[in-house]
Amino acid sequence: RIDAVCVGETMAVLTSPEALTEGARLGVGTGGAESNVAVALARLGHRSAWVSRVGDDPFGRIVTAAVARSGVDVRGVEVDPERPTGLYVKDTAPGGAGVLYYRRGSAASVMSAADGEKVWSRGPRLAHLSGITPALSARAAALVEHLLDRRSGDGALRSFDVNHRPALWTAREAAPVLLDLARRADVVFVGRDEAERLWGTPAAEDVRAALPEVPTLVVKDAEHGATCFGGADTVFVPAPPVDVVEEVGAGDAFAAGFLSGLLDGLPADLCLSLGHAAAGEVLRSRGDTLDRVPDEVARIRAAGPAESSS
Ligand code: KDG
Repeated sequence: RIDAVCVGETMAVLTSPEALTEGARLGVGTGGAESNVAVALARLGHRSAWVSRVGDDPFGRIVTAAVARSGVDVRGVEVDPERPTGLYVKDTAPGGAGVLYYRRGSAASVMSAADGEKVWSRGPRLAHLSGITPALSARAAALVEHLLDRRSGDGALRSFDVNHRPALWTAREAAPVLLDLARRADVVFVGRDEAERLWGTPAAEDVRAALPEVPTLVVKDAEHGATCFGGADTVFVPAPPVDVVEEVGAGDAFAAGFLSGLLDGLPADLCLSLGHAAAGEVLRSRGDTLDRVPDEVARIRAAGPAESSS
């Protein structure tokens, strides 16, 4: 049985080590929040799959091969003969343009509720989704709604990372949609500042008050730490200090670390510590994905109940 199926768009990432001017050389990489989670889960020893659509083009082949190489099952990735793979340009040099998307009308933007079967046919213990997908198109939003529907999935846990992307939709547009979707999930990840921007909830406790029904709510407060609200228990674990090289992808690694602990039946404090350990590794690197498992992971797992394994 597969542990986790992650659903969402993955783009080819074009990065420039220098200012993006005429003649700048671009490197080609892979970037997608949900496939980043699938990759990190695979690296952490879980059976993970990625469900998506890519174009019948070199970028689609590059991203699919990259995700597969990390040990992720990519049989649920469909090739669209008519639409291209999305692209994003990372111009993160000082004074650079930041993140630029070229993804409107991409192959993944036409994912729809029909793709839900590719998720449930794997019998996953967990399905991981994010708030990026409902911003892609009405059809893609319908897929997220379908996957969060309790009548499907045979008891699989639904994990939802709020992931508001301001370049896709404004906070005002996204706020009610993302709140409604988060309410239906079993596990929700959200940044404290992200929640404040969306829902006007300044503190982690305010986010909890906005989402009281979520069984496991994780509010991440950047370098300070993260709080897990679950049932009657609230646990805060400070983030270990990290020399940050680049932040992109750290939230995805955090989600994967936390979910890894959850899949192994670890208590919330250790799940949060695994999240911090995985995020720290991505923060220390230029890439968006977890390329190596940091040594702390084994130490954190060893502190858990003896029967947990992965
Ligand atoms: O979380 C990192 C992602 O934001 C990045 O890899 C690209 O999926 C992406 C997106 O839509 O922004």
